[in-house]
Amino acid sequence: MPFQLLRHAILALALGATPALAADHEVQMLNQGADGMMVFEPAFLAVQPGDTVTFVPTDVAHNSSSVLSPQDGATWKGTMGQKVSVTLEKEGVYLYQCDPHLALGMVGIIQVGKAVNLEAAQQQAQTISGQIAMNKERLSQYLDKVQ
Ligand SMILES: [Cu+2]
Repeated sequence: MPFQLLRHAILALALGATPALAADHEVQMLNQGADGMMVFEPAFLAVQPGDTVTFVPTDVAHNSSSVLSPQDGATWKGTMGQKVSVTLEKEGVYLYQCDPHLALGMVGIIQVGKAVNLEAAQQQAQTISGQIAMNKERLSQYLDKVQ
């Protein structure tokens, strides 16, 4: 390989993920999942900056709506029963909920790269857990998976 090309290749590697390498992830919105009723699956997801997450309404009457994002991170508010995709460029912890089923503990967490805003996420989780009547333990279980 000519030196110039090699240099480009090394530079491309050093710059990290290019759009071609970004991954797509899917989270299902379910009436019944492995963790019980009214649940995201997987409800905890660790991804890399630049990855895209698509929320799929496997059952109707769910949405995905962001609750907390890191500073300058993406926010989203999916329409009921519709697929919604979000590309997450900023590192940190993202909390989201299903608007009609928050009280049933239908919440989820995405960790993008490093958990730079973990403390803020823990505080926000405490705040919204006051609105959760059932499956309250899910939120803290998901938060425990953040590394
Ligand atoms: Cu729901």
